[in-house]
Formats: sequence, C-alpha cells, structure tokens
Amino acid sequence: NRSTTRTVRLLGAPLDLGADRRGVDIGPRAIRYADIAGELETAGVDCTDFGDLRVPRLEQCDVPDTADDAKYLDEIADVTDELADEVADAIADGDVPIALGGDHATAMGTVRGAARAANIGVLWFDAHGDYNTPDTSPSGNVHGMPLAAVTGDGAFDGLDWTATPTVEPSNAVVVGARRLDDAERVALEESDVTVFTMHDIDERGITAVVEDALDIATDGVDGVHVSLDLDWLDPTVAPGVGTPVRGGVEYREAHAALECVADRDRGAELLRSVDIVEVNPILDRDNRTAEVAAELAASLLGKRIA
Ligand code: B3U
Ligand code: MN
Ligand code: MN
Repeated sequence: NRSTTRTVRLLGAPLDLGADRRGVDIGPRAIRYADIAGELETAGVDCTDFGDLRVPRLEQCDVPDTADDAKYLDEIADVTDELADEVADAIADGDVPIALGGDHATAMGTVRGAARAANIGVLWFDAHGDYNTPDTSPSGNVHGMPLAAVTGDGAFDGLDWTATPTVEPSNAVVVGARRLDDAERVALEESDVTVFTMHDIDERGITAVVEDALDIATDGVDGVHVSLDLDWLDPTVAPGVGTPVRGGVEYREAHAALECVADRDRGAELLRSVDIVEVNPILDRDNRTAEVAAELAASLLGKRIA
C-alpha cells in the first residue's frame, strides 16, 4: 500500500487539432464512459473530475496552408498553455493530474505544467517517437512532435518555450517504438533521448525494459511524467486509435509496465502527472480502447490486489 493516498484529478483535453483523423476529441468522454473514475476508486484511489478544457472546433479555425509545417500550432499553443496552468494548479494542490486526450499534442501542456513544480523525466509509451519538428514532419501534424517540443530539441517558430528543454533529453525515454520517420530517427539518434523499441521488449521482456527506462527517466530529477499513447498497444487490444501500428504490446505487458512504474512510485511519490491520449471512439470497437485506457490508469495509480 502507498504510504499516503494520492488524489487523481481528471482534466479532459478534447484536442483534435494535432491529428489528421477526426474523433479523437471524443476521447475524454469515452474514457469517462469506460468509468476511469470507478476503476481508480476500486483500486483505492480518490478521483475528482475537473471537466473539459475549452478547445476550438476545427471548423472554427482558419484552414491551414497545405504547405504548413505545423498545422494549427497557434491554436494548439493556446490550449496547451491553459492545460499547463491547470496541471500546475493540480500539482500545487497535491493531486496527480491525468490529462485525458485528445491527441498527443496534449502533452505539450501536461509536461510543461508538471515541470513548473519540479525537475522531471518523461516515460513516453508510444508506437511512435513523436520527435518530429516542423522541419522534419512529413505530415505537419503536431501530435507527431510533442516529445521534440518538450525536450527543447525542436525548432518551433513562435513557441518560445521550446528554445530550452522543459525536460532534459537525457531524462526522456520512449518505450515501445516501432514506427519512426527517417528524419525523426536520425534526430533521435543524434539526441540524448533513449528509445526502447519493440525489439528490445521482445528480447528482454517488458519489465526489464521498463526498469531501465525508469532508471534513466528518474536519474537526478525529482519526479516523472507518464505519457501514455494508446497506439503503444497492439491494435488487436486497442483498435480505436488514429495511427495503429501492428506489433505493439499486449494487454498484460501494458499492465505489467505500468505496475513497474507504480512500484517504483510507492512511497517515493515520483509520479507527478499523466497523459492518456489518442483514444478515438469513432475508430474503436465497443469502446474497447477507452476501457483499456481506464484499466491501465488503475494499474499505474492504484493499489495492487495482491
Ligand atoms: N510520425 C508520423 C505519424 C504519427 C506520429 N504520431 C502519430 N502518428 N500518432 C507524423 O505524422 O509525425
Ligand atoms: Mn504519440
Ligand atoms: Mn503514437
């Protein structure tokens, strides 16, 4: 059991401006419908829900230039600035904020809010590297860029805060990567970000990899942020995502991974904040992906049943 009880604060971020496929803005509703609050309560965690951030609807925004390097970046910057404030408030009140995405651009707010209170590392559970910049991105979709933005390696015109690292790249770890763009791979290789691929997980097992990831992410810092992209899981387990990639982690591996984080957290209060992103109910089957998301939150934050 935890030495102290931590209260989770749910912050809905129905942001879909960072992704190509519509529907990810309904993610927060689907995860609530899957009863994330009940899953957490059952696991012994108090949970409060602060509702949704206001996000401009895509139809209200200016249509981006097809040559745009980072589509809707201004609007995303406004939303994530607000999210950063809410995350910082939650932490100041002693809660663990969970941002319910929304696409992964959400993390540009969450990580920044968490980094105001302490030096943190990040664990990035994802099929992708999310390490594109406006220069390298093949799509212009900002959800493929948040890790580069928060490690300060990204040249984001108009986003002053990306000039310096919010998180030191040496404390940033991607777990489960299996699809990187060419320029993104080169940039990652040249960076101090650590990438554990599915190959590493196949070879060494999920718990050994996550233990290493935790050592790296927590080295010399006070806390850790967990960014959970549901496309990290295999599409048979989590079909409701915009960019599924075969060969992802299985259901049990995902729980085992997050339980490793919970075990390291116990008593140490390392875990500062969480994103649960990229759940797209329109592409889902019977809300399965949102249910997996809710269950994984309980593994990350809850008490073990045994
Ligand atoms: N790397 C590609 C695809 C992608 C990244 N993140 C997601 N998809 N979810 C890109 O557009 O940057
Ligand atoms: Mn992602
Ligand atoms: Mn992804």
